[in-house]
Amino acid sequence: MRLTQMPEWLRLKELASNEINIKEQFLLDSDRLHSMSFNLGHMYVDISKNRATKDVMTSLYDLARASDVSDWADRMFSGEVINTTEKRAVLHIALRNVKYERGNFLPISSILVDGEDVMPAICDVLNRMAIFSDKLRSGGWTGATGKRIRKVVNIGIGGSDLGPKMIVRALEAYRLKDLEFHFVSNVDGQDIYEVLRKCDPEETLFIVASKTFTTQETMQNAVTAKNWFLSKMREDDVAKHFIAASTASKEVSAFGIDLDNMFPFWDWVGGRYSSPSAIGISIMLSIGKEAFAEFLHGHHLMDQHFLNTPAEKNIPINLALLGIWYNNFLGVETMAMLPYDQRLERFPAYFQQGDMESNGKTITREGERVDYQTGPIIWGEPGTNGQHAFYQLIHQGTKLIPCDFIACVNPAHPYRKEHHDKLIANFIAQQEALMNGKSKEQLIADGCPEELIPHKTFDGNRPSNAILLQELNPVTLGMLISMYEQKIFTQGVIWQVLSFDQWGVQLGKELAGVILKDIESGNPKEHDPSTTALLKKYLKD
Ligand code: G6Q
Repeated sequence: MRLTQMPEWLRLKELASNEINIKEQFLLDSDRLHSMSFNLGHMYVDISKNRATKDVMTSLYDLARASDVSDWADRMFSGEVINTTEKRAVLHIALRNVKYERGNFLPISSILVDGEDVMPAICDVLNRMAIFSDKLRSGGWTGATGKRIRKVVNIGIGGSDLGPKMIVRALEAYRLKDLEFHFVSNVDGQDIYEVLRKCDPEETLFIVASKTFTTQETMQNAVTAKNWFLSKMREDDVAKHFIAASTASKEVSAFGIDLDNMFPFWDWVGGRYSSPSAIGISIMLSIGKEAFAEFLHGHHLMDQHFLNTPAEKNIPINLALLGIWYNNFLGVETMAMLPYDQRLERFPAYFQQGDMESNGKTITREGERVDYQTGPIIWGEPGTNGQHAFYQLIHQGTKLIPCDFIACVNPAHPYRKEHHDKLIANFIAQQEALMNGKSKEQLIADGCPEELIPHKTFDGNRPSNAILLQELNPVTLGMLISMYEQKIFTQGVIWQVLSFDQWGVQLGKELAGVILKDIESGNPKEHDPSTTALLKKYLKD
């Protein structure tokens, strides 16, 4: 049925015409905090500060049920081909369907694709990664001249960069201090130039991370790295300094990487969902196999919670439904992710891709054009930096911007009193202020000059979610990632779009090729006047 004709949708449309005051909702319902907050492991999620009444929530749950969210989840988890335009199963959940016992990754249960269980191969790769990781971390795997590897450079882009980079940074406290990690993604030579300047080829390991092993940016960076390496070392030394994470063994081999040093994964792992696969080898090298196993375990905990919990108590589903409420019924276009944790600096960028690439679609599963909004614009920066920058608009601007505030009770640094108390005070105060605002009466009581009253008034009633982790560790980070992944999945199901293809990215991969030929020939073909002028300007200078 067309989404906008479903009775549940129409009911929500009706409800959206009522003004909802968040503060008032707490007065009307003494159970609000209890029914709108959740504990899972060491994670606490509070969704009570949203413009949603009990009726709204009930109707949203009805919408989730009518949209068969739980059926679709079953279909994903059982390996059905739900990525229909690419004819693929969607099985990043299988990558974390593993346990770690006596130094081995083992399957928790079987998952079949085309009648074949994918779990043995997943565990085999994880165990191979673990052997390599142990060797490198212990100094048993040396460079070609016998020196210990000190620097690991991950070369990849998009899904083969954003996750590993965000996660290695987030789990800095777990990093083996003998190893330094760098990430090169941009085809802008400045990116690799700055990294190579800091490296000694005898002590550097390059990971070429690319699902397809054809991505222009990654291949150019890999070639530049190899040329730089060969300017000081011999061809035979490459095997000790270049490894690959990919699905494309022919291409990996053609590049000159020994297939023994290739860690494979499969076409049913989407790039933006690939951190728990071989693409996460940099993560394992940084934090070690045991912590990597915990990271997978955290994902699995949330995956299982998502799969087995009714909508009312299901964290990703609740977040997804509120997102739909704002996006489709209250006219909201964007959503901010605000980690009050420096280690999660790259988290908004990571889920900017996760969300916008998955649900930035206008065509339904059935191939029809949607007549409603789909994926929102995701953006954000760590608090408190954001407070001194863009929060003005969130507090007093004309746009409504729902915010996810993310923080940890325990820091990983020793400055709790001096720093962490202040950080968390800001984390809590901002959410409170967004909801409560500041009234004219309060300003008068504070002795505010009359002419400033309109400027200093805050309407409040601005929504936020609070996500509070006991601490940031491999388990809670895994949970956090899976929570947003399953939120995105749920929204995609309700919007009836295909969340696991990315034809827009594919187009981008082709476009530059034509222009590059014009540049290389030095004699561009005629394009539109603006394009031609740009080409001529570049070629003349
Ligand atoms: C992710 C996207 C995209 C992809 C990159 C890199 O879901 O498909 O971001 O990860 O384009 O692709 P390769 O890993 O194939 O180099």
